Amino acid sequence: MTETAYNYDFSNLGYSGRVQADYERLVKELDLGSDDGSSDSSDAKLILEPARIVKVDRGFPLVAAQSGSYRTELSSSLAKIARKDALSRPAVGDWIILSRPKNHEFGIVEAFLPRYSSLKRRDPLERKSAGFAPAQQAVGQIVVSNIDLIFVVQALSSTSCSVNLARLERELVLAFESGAKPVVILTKADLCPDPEASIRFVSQSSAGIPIILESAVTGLGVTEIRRLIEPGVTASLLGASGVGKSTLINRLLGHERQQTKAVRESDDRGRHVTVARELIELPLKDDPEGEGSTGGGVIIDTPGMRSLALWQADEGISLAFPEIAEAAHSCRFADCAHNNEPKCGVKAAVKLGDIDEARYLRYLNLVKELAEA
Ligand SMILES: Nc1nc2c(ncn2[C@@H]2O[C@H](COP(=O)(O)OP(=O)(O)OP(=O)(O)O)[C@@H](O)[C@H]2O)c(=O)[nH]1
Ligand SMILES: [Mg+2]
Ligand SMILES: [Zn+2]
Repeated sequence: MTETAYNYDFSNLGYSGRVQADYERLVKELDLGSDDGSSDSSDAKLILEPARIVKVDRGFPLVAAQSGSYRTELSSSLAKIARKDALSRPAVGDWIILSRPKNHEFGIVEAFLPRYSSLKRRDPLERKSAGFAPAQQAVGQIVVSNIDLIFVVQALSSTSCSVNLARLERELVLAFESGAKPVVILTKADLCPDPEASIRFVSQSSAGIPIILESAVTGLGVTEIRRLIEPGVTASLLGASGVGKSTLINRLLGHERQQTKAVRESDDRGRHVTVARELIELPLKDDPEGEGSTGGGVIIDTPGMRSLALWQADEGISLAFPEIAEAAHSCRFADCAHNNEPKCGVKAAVKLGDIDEARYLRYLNLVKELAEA
């Protein structure tokens, strides 16, 4: 039953005091560990242990526990809930209560521990059935959960020092909304004639968060990124297909674990090389540029997602557009949409040139999309 493709070391997976406390509380609450007192009965108490979902692909979710790695299915009560509620489905990063019934091919997910952060998007396919107003038919989907850091990845190129700011802002809204700490990574810095100009360009839209220049070719930025992924930290990557997420992971690891593929210039068909969401351990290494070590945490590779529609992202929008949130304090109406209302502080700031007009228009688009979800 143990899956040996990758042997996860449970002690590297971020099982913290907080997660342990949740685990112990939930085992008690759900009464999972109790037995009926008959010492020799074959249906004596379940053997339970904490585990983390490390891979979600087309198969059954793979989890890693102290005793090994197992493919799992949901308990019948969880399966029933999951059929109706997309947010109750397994996501990479989830902490769970695992049981391993004898003579059963799979482990069983008995319960999910509460998620302390999660990256969510609007489900591109699923909608609630008729009977709901159109604006209430959207369904959320958890992309990854229990993450501490989220790297928003954009690729630089030889032809321009710019990136698509609308895409970046959308990703930042989702990243802020997740509850994890966002950091921007600009990959392929080796291709770009003026990386510093790219940083200046991107900082218009990056809400003051750190921006790291990276190149898998020269190694620029790799140690800096490794330093952030300390023991106990779960990092994740968010970025379009082809920006170099898996290449970066290989570079962080120092070997080619993840499959990567060149981008076709003509179109982006045939991309989407990574198909599974997968948690990867990053071994500790000596810091080549300083004292101490780097790495020791885990990082989640995800496929570049074609659709990144917003879902319940009010908080993410105000964090990703701090200057707009700030100017909104001087709007006359507390519920001002900064559109056509009189005495709008945001529109006044745009007029004065304190807020960039193009950015303001992109902001309105995101807010509109959220309202129409
Ligand atoms: N020049 C240069 N090329 C890079 C760099 N990083 C990645 N690439 C190339 O970009 C292409 C795409 O990289 P991947 O790592 O497969 O991209 P991905 O983001 O994982 O893509 P998906 O898995 O489809 O989401 C590959 O051909 C890489 O060799 C870099 O720093 N410099
Ligand atoms: Mg990939
Ligand atoms: Zn306003």
